[in-house]
Amino acid sequence: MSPVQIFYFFSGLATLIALVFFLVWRSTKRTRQVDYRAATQARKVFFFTLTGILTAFLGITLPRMPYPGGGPLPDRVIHVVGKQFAFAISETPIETDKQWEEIASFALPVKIPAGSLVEFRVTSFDVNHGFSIYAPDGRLITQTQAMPGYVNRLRARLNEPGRYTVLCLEFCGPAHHRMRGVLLVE
Ligand SMILES: [Cu+2]
Repeated sequence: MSPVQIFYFFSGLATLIALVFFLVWRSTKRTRQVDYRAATQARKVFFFTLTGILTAFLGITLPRMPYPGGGPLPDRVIHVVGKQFAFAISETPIETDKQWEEIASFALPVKIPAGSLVEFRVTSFDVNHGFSIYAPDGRLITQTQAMPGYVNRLRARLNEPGRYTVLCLEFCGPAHHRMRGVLLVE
């Protein structure tokens, strides 16, 4: 639906709701005998009809929710740990400060085949950092938070070969601007 159609649809709906309110308000002006048996019956019909409609709508819409219910397996898993003031990026899990130190200081940039589906498992060993990936031409491709105690999974396909830059997008301390990393897509 276009925005104009959506506008008309909701305007129509609002008018309908206003009309119902008006009719109910007007009906309270009249005194009348109420048939309780019929009213109970009507209420039951109303209840079951509404439940039926809602169940049908849930059945149609729930399976289309945009949450991954599995999906394809990633071609590559890359572990990322932020710590003041560098990133350790590795294909092997980074569990200790010593491992982090070695990878952050000495490891060669991780190489990724162009077009493969990569899952970055991103966390932090101290404070909140940001993990962002910039394409060789400087475009921001994707980003997530690196949080202590949580592993955020970020999936991305880096299609163009080249040198991608990783930057911290969360101000994490005095040398925040020095937090950068490299991914080589070949
Ligand atoms: Cu930072």
